Amino acid sequence: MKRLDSTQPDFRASFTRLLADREGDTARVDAPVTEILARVRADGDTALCAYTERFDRMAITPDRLRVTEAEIEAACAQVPPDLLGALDVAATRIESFHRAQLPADLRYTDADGVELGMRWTPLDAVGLYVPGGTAAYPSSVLMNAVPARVAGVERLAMCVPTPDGVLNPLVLAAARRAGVSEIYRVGGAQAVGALAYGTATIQPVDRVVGPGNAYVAEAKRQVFGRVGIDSIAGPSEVVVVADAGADARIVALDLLAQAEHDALAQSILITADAALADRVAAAVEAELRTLPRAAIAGASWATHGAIILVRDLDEAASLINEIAPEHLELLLAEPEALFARVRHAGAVFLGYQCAEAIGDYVGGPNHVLPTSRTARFASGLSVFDFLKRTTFIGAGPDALLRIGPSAVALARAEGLDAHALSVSARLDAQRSDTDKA
Ligand code: HSO
Ligand code: ZN
Repeated sequence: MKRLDSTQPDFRASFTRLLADREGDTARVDAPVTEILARVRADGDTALCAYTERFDRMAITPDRLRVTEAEIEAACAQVPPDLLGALDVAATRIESFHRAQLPADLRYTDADGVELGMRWTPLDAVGLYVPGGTAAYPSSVLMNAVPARVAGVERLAMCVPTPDGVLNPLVLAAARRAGVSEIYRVGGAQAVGALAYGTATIQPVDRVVGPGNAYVAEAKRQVFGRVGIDSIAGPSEVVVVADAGADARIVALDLLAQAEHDALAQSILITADAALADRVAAAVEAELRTLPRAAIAGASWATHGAIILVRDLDEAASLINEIAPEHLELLLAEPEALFARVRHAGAVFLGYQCAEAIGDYVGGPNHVLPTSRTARFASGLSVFDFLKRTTFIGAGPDALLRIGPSAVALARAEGLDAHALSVSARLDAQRSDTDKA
């Protein structure tokens, strides 16, 4: 862990290094992904089965690609009832928050008498990628699928790799609770290819969302344009701002909750209280002695973790906006004043009691959030990712007479005569009608 002190002369340099130090090499997988996508496009289901056999060590025929209702039923029956209950609490809360996001259509007549508007329509079909093995988070299935259903998406196709044929029951239970309509046992770049191009078994979708490894991320990049994609997530981050009223062990656990995701995750504490900084540093070490994922969390904390000592919360505000963290916790007696000054953060957690993990599971807002400082220009997943807008214009005779001549003038200036005539012919007809009357 690095300790930074804003009163020290080298602070700026250390702070810049802290933000840059995770921009490590990402594996170059563009060539193999291009090949996989081309094969899926050319050979469809045959390619999917061949790749599944190679990568997931599972011989499979096209008729087995889709997970059956009976299999989903059987998997859900294995999930303990209390866990199904927890899944339901999470899904219900995510659903109601996303329902509150639904935008209203726009329709009005302006001062020139022109009728204008904008109508929202859900996408027809969405593909949801879910990683396999230990990277499969049932909570992420809810966070991706529930907003799509709330937006009104009819068809939600999910692809999940099943290494050695093993299905994750909780992932299937989450998919069922969220209203996923089809589930396929196929993963990797080939799954993204199937969702984008379609095969005999998997009909193509309009947008592919969900997290995945480097191959999946690259495949999403390559199919973008043919289909929409969500943002490509980097390793998770949290900035915790704490005052003297915060409990050092709680602060330490919040930092470690982010660190245990990934050795590349970044947890940063910002405080004006030097004594709290010391207590938190000690508490992190103490917790790492017993935490099951200490190897990952410890590596993240050692390499990318930091405690930044600031003079006051004013200074904290400008550092937060520079970092633009994915998650921001304000463990403060009065968080509102600082919150008002936060311009760049994916999600903010207000007050001593609000653990970031509440937001990961049951808060309601989405946990798919902008990482790697992209909160400067991007937002978390929402119903807007599953809706699109159609604008419309309605102009009657009076409105046409008012605004038409300007269109004619601009069309002539652009040298587009058919454009100009299409409007002026209407204007002429209109004027002669008026003359006759
Ligand atoms: N903190 C992660 C989401 C997550 N946490 C899923 C637990 N499960 C990225 O926002
Ligand atoms: Zn998390």
